Amino acid sequence: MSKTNSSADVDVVVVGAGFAGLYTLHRLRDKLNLTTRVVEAGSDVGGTWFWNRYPGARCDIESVHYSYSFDEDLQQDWQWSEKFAGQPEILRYLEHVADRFDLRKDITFGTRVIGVHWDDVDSVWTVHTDDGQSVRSRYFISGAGNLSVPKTPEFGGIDNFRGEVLLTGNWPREGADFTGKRVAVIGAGASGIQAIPFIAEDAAELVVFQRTPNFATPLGNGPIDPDEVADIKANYRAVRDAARNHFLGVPFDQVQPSALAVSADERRRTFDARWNAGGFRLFIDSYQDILFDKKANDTIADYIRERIRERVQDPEKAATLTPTGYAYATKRPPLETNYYEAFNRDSVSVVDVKSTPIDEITETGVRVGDRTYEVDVIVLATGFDAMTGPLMAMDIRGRGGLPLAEKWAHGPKTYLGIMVNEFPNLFLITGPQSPSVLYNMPLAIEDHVDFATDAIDHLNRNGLDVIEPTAQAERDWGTLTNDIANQTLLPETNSWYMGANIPGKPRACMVYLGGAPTYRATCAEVVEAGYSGFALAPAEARVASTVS
Ligand code: N01
Repeated sequence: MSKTNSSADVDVVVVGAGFAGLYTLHRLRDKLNLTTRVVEAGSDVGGTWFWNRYPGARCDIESVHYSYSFDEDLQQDWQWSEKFAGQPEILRYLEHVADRFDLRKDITFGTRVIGVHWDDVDSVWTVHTDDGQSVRSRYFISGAGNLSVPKTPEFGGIDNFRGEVLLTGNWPREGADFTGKRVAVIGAGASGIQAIPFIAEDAAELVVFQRTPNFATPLGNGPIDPDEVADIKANYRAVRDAARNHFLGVPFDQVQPSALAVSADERRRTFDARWNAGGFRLFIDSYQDILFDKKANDTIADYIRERIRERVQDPEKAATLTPTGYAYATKRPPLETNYYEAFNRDSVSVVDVKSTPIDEITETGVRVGDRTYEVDVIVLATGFDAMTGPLMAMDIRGRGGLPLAEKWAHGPKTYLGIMVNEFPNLFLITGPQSPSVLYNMPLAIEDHVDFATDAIDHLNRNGLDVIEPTAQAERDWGTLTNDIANQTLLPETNSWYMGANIPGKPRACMVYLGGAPTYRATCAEVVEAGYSGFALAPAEARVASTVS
């Protein structure tokens, strides 16, 4: 154990036991020999995959890529059964990782972090938890996730409802039975789109309350091909390198420069091929300019609209389900299996709640204007206070007691999306202004955990205690992040990428849109230059005692 700063109880407190927290603990404890305490609100490991147990929940990057790369034996041993694993299988994988590396013994489950306060004198964090305990640590690492705090919907009355209310992001462990029931699903984002086909199979009646139709495209799931897996496993290192060298962190290599530089026929062939191949190929492996050029975007948006209309038999339902008025992929593109076909059942209807919003939940159902839809169950698939929400929820206070909520009153400010000026020794795994949600998450997480743990190791090796980005570096990073975002079509759309799904939340791009390779190169340069943009120092108390 290395505790340069003796006023701390442990070297590091980590919040969260999902993909981020588990790998962080392994790195800190088993590779760097640092005392580490992980605090997790859930009763077991899994993070996102612990909470999001709704029917149909599954990853939408192929599991051979959406998995840890840090341990060669792990990636060789683990066998995925489907191309895109479902939530139960991903959870089993994370439980396996916890067992394999003996991680649970250093995780406090069923406990929430409610305060994280910096002590300027001792240069330590005091981390308060909802069981009344507190622990002092040299470093605090947030693996609290990007999509873990459910959004509070704009409409009221949920507590009055006499039936059952279910939240996709906090689904009951025992599951839910919709057989013969009248069900309302509110929200048609990625979660709703995955759940609706399953709920439609069992429910007597399903009413989907949709505010903004999405450009959902086929996932293309199926059993995993053993030959393909054997090939990948024989070359896993190269496959992971290729993934890390790709904008989205997947080893796709068919992207072409411009949708506008080819004939309509050729474009159609490309879109068809990517549509049939499934997953994110249509989005990220077709044409490079679709996120940047509205005309290029129109070509793919029109293509998807046409495909939706082919699949939905009732022209009125098809019109309601067809997105208009915003560019494809400026909201996070959902991937689907039998989503549009679910609306071909007579028992499934869709209500447009953009023109007439939901007024309230009554004792018996959902009231929209003068009509109440009477239901037995309401499923809230209304999304999350994304990216900043999980951090704000922990009452983080930096130098001089500065609340993070105050620092970020006008939107997130970070350096590299991983650290914040005035909040020393706080690392945000896949924080706002990093590629995060637009970079294959397990790899994005590994990169950030490696950066954070390497930085801590660097301090320890050099007799230092404190790392903090400079105000200038933070300003420059904010400018760069916004400049890149402004070159894309994203800022024009109301999405959680822009903080626009939460009333009153400042509008700011939450994601670094320069892509994983550029971001990784920047981080490597920063480290290479001796942590440029960061101030590294001994603890204040140690400086004072040396001087006196
Ligand atoms: O949340 P969302 P989500 N009245 O914010 C609607 C990841 N994910 O949980 O678009 C009526 O996307 C809202 O309408 P609008 C993925 O990154 C991944 O579905 O704001 N409707 C929208 O339709 C994803 O992006 C997977 O107009 C209201 C929906 O609720 C992220 O999680 C699977 C409303 C919310 O959609 C979030 O997805 C699932 C209101 N008052 C999720 N308020 C994978 O496959 C909100 N809505 C890996």
